[in-house]
Formats: sequence, structure tokens, C-alpha cells
Amino acid sequence: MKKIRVIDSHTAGEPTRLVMEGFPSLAGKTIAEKCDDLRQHHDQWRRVSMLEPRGHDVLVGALYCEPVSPGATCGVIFFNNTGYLGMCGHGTIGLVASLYHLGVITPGEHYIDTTVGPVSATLHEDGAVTVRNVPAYRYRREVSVDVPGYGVVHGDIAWGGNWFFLISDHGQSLRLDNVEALTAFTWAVRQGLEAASITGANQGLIDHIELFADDPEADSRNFVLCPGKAYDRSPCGTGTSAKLACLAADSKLPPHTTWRQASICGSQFEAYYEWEGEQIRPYIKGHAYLSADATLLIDEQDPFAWGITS
Ligand code: PYC
Repeated sequence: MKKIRVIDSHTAGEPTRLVMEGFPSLAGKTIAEKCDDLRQHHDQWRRVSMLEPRGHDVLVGALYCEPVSPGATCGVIFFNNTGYLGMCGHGTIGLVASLYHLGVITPGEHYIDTTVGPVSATLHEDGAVTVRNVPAYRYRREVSVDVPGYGVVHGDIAWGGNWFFLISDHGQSLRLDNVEALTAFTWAVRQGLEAASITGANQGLIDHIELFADDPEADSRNFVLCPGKAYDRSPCGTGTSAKLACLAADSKLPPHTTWRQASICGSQFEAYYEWEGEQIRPYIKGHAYLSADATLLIDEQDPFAWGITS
């Protein structure tokens, strides 16, 4: 029987599964190199911990790694049902809450190495976590895309640790009882972007689609389609970072001003930014709650030992 030690949590409704032990050791000097090794040589470990019957489409995995830079608490590789993420805001908040649960860290600031660069996270005395994300920026403004079945849609392309296409003028109703229609629309947007070869910088795949609407209890409500077709139950840390980059570029939000981003589920992140040259440094604050401290078992006799794959 193979065993994987995990801590499950959710941040503003979006689940994170922190993998503490059980994955093979990874080759590489940087977290990006370790992520490449995991992807190329050991991807069955992502699948077994993310896919049914042990996981589900909404789950985001966070593999705890030894730090690679001086002073860092740890490194982390994020992944999901379909592949690997650059950064993950809600996942970093879940990681910090889980490490506190395990007694690995105490309140204060912690440096964390990710595949897209170092971030830091401050664990507050009340359990909230503020993530100092990687720099974010808007890459292109008001890009037109022909969306099959819907017509031409306009959106901004921004980096917030992953690539996002952000749409405000979409004609969709951002309500929790409308997520099927929102999923169909945003999936069609993604297909339209791919068909037109519209990418982020350096041909970066735009694998997150983000819609915005007004919210009576926040500055904005979003709906975020994640790469594996699940929607983010949280306001999405990297998606909120991308939004801040667009607000900053349009001079719609001054630096150090709180932006309350609500999710489609009604949960919220508080965010603000600082300018760093032409880019911004996003800060995202949220709260994670633990849901399981468990060991996944992999029985080689099990026909679905390594997950249900299509
Ligand atoms: O919080 O950055 C985030 C995130 C990315 C995908 C799901 N959540």
C-alpha cells in the first residue's frame, strides 16, 4: 500500500490539498525545474491525488518542497485535475494555514518559493493570511475574440501568476444558480482564444477566464473558470492580482487602496497593490479553514489505484 500524507483546507470556499509526504523526490535546483520533473516523470502522483476517486475537479494540489532560496520556509508546486499552475493565491493561504496547523510555522511573514518566483505570506494572529504575490501586469487591453456561439467579446489579458482573460462586458448574469451557463460561456471564450492563437506574453497559454459584475457587498464580484473547467469558489488570488493590474493600468484604483473582491459564492478577498516599475505588486488577504488531516491510500490491487482518467 502506498501512502500520501495530506492536509485539506478551503480558502473562501476553494479547496487546497497540501501534500506533505509520499511523492517521489524531485530533480532540479529551482521549483520550476522540480515542477518540470514532476510533470515529465511522475505525473501519476498528481493524478492520483487530484482525480477521482481520491480527488475531484475543483481541488487544487500544493506539493510541499524544501526551500531553494536562502531564508525561505518552503517551496510549493501547485497543480489540479488537468495539469500545473504557476502561482495560486487561495492555495498559498491554504498552505500557510495548514503549516500552522502542523506546527511548522508561527504567525509572521514567511518566504515561499514557487514555480513563477518567490512570494511571501504573512500569517496574522487571527488566522488570516496576506499573500505578497509575484508582480502582476496588464499585457494587452480590449482584445477582441470571436467566441463560438456567442459572437465577438472584448477583454484584457493580464498576468497575476497565471494568465487571465478579463471580461466586464459579457451580458452574463453572475449568480451561483447560473454557473452552468457561465461555465459554457467562459469555456467557449477559452476555445475562441486558442482558435485565434491569442496568448499571454511569450506565447503563455491563457488558461483562466474571469468575468466581472457589480456586487452590493464588495467592489466587484467575479466568476473565474480554471484550466480544468471547474470554477473557482474563491475570488481567486491570482485572478484578483490580474484585476488589480488592470485597475492600476486604467488609473481606476490608487496604490494602497483596499479592493474587496467577491467570488461567485459570496466569499471575499481584500486586496491592494504597490507600483514596482511598470508592474504592480499585489497583496491578497483571505482566510483558510482546515477540513482534513489524512493519509491517502493507494492499493495496487485497486483498478482505479492511479485515478480515473479519460
Ligand atoms: O487563488 O490564484 C488562485 C487560484 C488559481 C486557481 C484556483 N485558485
